[in-house]
Amino acid sequence: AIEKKNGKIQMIRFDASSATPDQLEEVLRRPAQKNNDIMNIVIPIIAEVRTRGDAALLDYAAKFDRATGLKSPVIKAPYPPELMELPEETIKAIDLSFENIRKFHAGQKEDKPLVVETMPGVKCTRFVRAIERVGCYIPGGTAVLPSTALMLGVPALVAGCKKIVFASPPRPDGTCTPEIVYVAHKVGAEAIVLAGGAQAVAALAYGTESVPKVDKILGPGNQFVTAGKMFVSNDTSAGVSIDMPAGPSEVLVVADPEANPAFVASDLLSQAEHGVDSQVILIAVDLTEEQLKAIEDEVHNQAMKLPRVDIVRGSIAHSVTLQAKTIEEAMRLSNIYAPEHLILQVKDASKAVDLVEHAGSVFVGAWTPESVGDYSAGVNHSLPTYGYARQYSGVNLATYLKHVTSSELTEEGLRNVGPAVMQLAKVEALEAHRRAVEIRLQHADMKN
Ligand code: HSO
Ligand code: ZN
Repeated sequence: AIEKKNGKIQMIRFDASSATPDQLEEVLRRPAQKNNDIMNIVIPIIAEVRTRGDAALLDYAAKFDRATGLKSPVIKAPYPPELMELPEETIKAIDLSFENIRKFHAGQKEDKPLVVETMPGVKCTRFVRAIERVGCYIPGGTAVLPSTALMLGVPALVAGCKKIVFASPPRPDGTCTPEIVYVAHKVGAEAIVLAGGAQAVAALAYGTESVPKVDKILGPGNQFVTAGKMFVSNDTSAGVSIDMPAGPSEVLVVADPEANPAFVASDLLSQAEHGVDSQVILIAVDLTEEQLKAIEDEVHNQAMKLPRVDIVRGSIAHSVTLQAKTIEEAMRLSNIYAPEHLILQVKDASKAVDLVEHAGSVFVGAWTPESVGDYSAGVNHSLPTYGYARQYSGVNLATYLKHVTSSELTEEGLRNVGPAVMQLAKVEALEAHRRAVEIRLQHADMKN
């Protein structure tokens, strides 16, 4: 292990161009997540919170977060200013990021209901309503993430959710990170639940004496949070939905000979420092041995200067460089992997975007590090991991909305569409359905 600690921090290389499809799938496969053992831990925790409410939350805060002095598991708005005392530069940075995230998500609003007259007199409408009560989970762990509070809270505010509740593990002294309190204040969150893990999820899903029950739970988290979210979203008595399944964070960087090796390395490392289970993939397009080595040296040298070098060592150890010949081949590989973050450091990067099929969020060109999207550009950083970019979108305004449809027919409309309805009702042998049309058409005939 000591030898490993002193060794070069380096990703293994793999020549994608000469690999078979099976081999490619193999190298791009993510480590398996074991969910069953986790469920066995999570289910009793959820049951405890359901039966003992706040008292259970306080016990878990002491047990899992070492916060023994908590009087209440909830801080309610209005938050006292002393709970959000922050350096001026931090306030400015949060305010700027808040504004950009607000703008980008406000831009996603549908300005008017959709109205389509499918036949004369048959008007179909679709309109939007906000999910009333949302719970935003902000992880604790090895890094404090107030940026996640922004990414989950700001779209809820823009969407018009009536009740926003935050949950985040307490610090050992029983307080909440002031940055998170400040964001809660800015987005109008009415309460912050000082709980983490499955216990936080359970409190949001079912409510306790002091935690308001919500309709949807959002946010990343460790395996316990994820398992908790899966459990409550499958429990019809909870009546709660979730944003998406979450796994370890990932980045895939596509670099060609025009890419700056130092930039490429810095992007790989900013994802690698998240956790030992983070996945980092480099697709090297047509790079010479010298160019590839330049990136590898940068990865090692920059990594050695990072405070979180030990975490980086862990994640880089299971990360890979794929060598490809063309940008088309690189994008094919990227689409197989379906990365959470895709960084394009190639010539005509914006043209390569056309080849993206599956990715959470794309960072285009040399001047766009992933960090800008993690914090301040305006795009959301809560994104599908583990290949779920194939079927899920990242958190966006629609995550907080639902659509209601309506139909409105005139007498003429019912004459136009009624016969088809009656025929299909007959096929399904649902006579009451058929008669609901017939009775009206007969009535109309008599009146005329
Ligand atoms: N890259 C992370 C988000 C984050 N980065 C928060 C820094 N803070 C997962 O998308
Ligand atoms: Zn990040």
